[in-house]
Amino acid sequence: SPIKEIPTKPFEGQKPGTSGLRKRVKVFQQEHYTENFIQAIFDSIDAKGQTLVIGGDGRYFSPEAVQIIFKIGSANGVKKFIVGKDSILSTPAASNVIRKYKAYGGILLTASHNPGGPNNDFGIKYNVSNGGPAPEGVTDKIFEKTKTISSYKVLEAPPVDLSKIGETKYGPSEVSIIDSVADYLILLQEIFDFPLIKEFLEAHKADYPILFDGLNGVTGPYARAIIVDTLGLPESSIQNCVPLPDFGGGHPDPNLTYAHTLVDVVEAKNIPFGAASDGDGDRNMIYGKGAFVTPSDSVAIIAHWADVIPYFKKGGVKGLARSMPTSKAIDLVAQKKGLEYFEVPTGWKFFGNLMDAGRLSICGEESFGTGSDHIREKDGLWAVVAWLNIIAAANKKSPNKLVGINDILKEFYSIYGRSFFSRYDYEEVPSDGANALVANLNKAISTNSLNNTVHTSSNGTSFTISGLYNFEYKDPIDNSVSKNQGQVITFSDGSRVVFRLSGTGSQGATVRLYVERYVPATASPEELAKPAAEGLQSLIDVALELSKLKEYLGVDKPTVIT
Ligand code: VG1
Ligand code: CO
Repeated sequence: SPIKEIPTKPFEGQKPGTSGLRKRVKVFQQEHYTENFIQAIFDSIDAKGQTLVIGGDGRYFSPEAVQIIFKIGSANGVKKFIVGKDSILSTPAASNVIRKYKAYGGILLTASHNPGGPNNDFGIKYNVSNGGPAPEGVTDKIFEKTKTISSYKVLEAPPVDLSKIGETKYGPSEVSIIDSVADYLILLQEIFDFPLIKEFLEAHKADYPILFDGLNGVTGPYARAIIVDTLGLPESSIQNCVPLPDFGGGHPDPNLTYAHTLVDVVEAKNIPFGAASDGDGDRNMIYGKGAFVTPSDSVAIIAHWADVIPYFKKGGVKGLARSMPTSKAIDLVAQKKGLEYFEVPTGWKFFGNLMDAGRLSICGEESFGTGSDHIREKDGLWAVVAWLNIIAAANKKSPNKLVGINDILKEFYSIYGRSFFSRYDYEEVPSDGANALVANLNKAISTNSLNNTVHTSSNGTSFTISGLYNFEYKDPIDNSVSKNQGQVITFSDGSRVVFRLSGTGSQGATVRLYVERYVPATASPEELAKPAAEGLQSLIDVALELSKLKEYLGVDKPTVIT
């Protein structure tokens, strides 16, 4: 079939953010908009004669976008496409498929936890051959190409039916439609002690039921394969596990605000272990009756317990890492175990080089992202099964008393102390106000005006500022530098406050305020067991006051607290 060259003009703002280009569906539906961005990807890579994976969470506009990728990809010389059935591949599953089949890269159609449907969000993300999100060097190049694009290439062939597994053709290109779940299930079975988990959950069907909520995102079929088909648990162990193009109208984000379908059932039915994942399957929340695990604690606890997980027992733990705003709980585990540890900017792409270099095994972000070097994306169901593996192992050690989430937390705090952590999100605020807030902090950084000043909260607790800086990261592997990654304020008692602008929103600006206060293991058990909101209130007061956040943003309360 002949290749056509279609004239086009650049669109403004096709800049990939923390995790790809995310905009309203209506924006992607504009004539040439999606085509331009896809062509810009091909102009930035050399995919001629290569294999490319297409994945996605199945959200609204995915079927159209896949056919556009066939047209433009084939015209740009892609030899073979590997696509999940019905264009479904969770983000972690896609990362695995890229690695397993040694593909050149992959295009992921997702806006993660952002709502979907005709009036909500769509997204396109490019991943490289290690299975991870493209590094900034590549995304910068894509953005540059979108600014000067004048035409794109298409190869017109009949659309591919994605509902049948098997091999087919698109013009001269091969198309392999694969089972969305099979490879991922094999991967997890190689990592975790499924027989141990199964034995524990079978023996405790009555007193330790579990519940996974897919929030109508992509993880449904994966969760069914793991929890019902492999672990043999009843249907009642999973809910909202059919992926829907609009996620049933919900906001598929696993946190206490948006995953209320999980929280409600866990509370009503006294379920000791519950979990949820986001739209594209890379986030997770662990939540049981009366027990919430912050993501910062979750990754630290997985690292602490790593040797009960066969993958780490066999391969060892090479190093640990977290994104900058994530609490320092995992640092303490690294120090105790004598492991190397890293602090990288927000976004999973920054972990990839360290993993490829064999220096990082387990890492996480405070934003409900947890994972390891088994792939190069964060992995929601991996974290859920990791927790089940840990709980099964802990119970094996304690045959006479049922060990639950809170026991694991309590023990962890008694060894390492506790990092109280919370994040306030101010979503879709005016960009001007958000920029002014950041400019004001930057001014305080350059003039040292806040250093050593004392700030007292409404309840009378005083905090002295010991440092103020704009976080910058130099990748130890390729020496690339990422600047302006967030304003950090440290206090003399070890507490920390971070301000950051989100890079995943599709409208206005989103300001994130992260607060962390450390209480050592020597504190009283009551102090260590306090609700996070209580442990942090005075620090939050001070952070809001000294940044004048409410004045700059013109809002009184955050939209989401996690
Ligand atoms: C947010 C999170 C960040 C995460 C990113 C992608 O980015 O804070 O930790 O890596 O989302 O996750 P930002 O720039 O909005 O703070 V996902 O599951 O949306 O791909
Ligand atoms: Co996600």
